[in-house]
Amino acid sequence: MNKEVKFLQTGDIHLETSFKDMGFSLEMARRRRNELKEVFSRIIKVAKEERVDIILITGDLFEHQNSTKSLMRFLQKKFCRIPQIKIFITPGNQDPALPDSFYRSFPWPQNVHIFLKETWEYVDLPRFNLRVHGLGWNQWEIKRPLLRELKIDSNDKTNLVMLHGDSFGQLGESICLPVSESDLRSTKAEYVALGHRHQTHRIPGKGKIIAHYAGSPEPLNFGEPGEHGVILGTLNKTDVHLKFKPIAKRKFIQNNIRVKSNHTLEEICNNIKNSVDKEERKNNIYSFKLIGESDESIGVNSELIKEKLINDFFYLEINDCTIPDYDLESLIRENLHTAVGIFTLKMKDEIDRAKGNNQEILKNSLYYGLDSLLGKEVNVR
Ligand SMILES: [Mn+2]
Repeated sequence: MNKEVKFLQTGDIHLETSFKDMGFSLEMARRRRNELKEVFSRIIKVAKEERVDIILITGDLFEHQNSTKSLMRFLQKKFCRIPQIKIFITPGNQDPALPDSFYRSFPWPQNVHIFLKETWEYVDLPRFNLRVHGLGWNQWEIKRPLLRELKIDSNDKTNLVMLHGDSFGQLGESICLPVSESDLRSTKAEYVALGHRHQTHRIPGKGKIIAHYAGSPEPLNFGEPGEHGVILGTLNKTDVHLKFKPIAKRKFIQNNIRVKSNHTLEEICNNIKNSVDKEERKNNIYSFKLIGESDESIGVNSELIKEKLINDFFYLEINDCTIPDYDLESLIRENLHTAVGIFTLKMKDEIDRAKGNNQEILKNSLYYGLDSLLGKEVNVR
């Protein structure tokens, strides 16, 4: 029998996250939390429409410290709507199955299986000739590469592994359950569904994909650009087919805007506005970095720019990284025997001698120094 199983893979949804590291207002954070729930509802809908047999949730479904009974009731309601679909959950580093976790105490519906132990266990689904292996985090840090401890005996079943782990960097460095690409390639499983990395990412094996991070279905910050969604897949002993399905409500987008020292505030605002399509403006979450040169006497008022544009965008941030257009030659000439002149002359010599990155650092030091010596506000660029 070579029956294939149809699955939906997701994870890293971080329901009810606080967004405390974002510059969001309380209102915006609340709004985004609601949107995360909307996206979760959409995932359940997609699973139903696509008639998947199982859903794989590879950790960080929510965050332990922000988990509430009302969130659990929300999840329960959603899971109860799809009794024909079996749901597997492997708790991750943000929602570990600690002694007081809702994963342990909440009355989850029949169709939900949570891998609560930090050692490998499996569930057989004979209908698909499938064995689902998984383990759940029980603590905040795991340094051991636990995938190596998974033993798959030679059987004729299709073996699917679920794991919340970190394929970044060198083994031995990560405290988030390190998993190396070579460990993934030497596993006897037919497919490894990974969670933890928030950007979708595939790991090819011998002639096929062996492992895949679904990524967060809705991006959470500016470190998560591009498309976000879920993975729809079919799997049997010989084949795995995966399709990425975009599902996110919004995108995080960072743009550079070049400023010249003769630009007025209105011109800068228009350039920012016109750099993005109107519909996109109203949907996505933007961060604009102002680069180039600004008038040294007035600078760029990023707060005011933001204020003027706030109604044109769903959300925007302005970061002023412009350099004041100091006329260094005349500063030196006109201040020969004062700190301003001597400092500028010495720094200019250093800058001319320096290379690459060092030159940038020295330039910034010169501008910060001048801002300070000339009695201006010193803003970190
Ligand atoms: Mn995560």
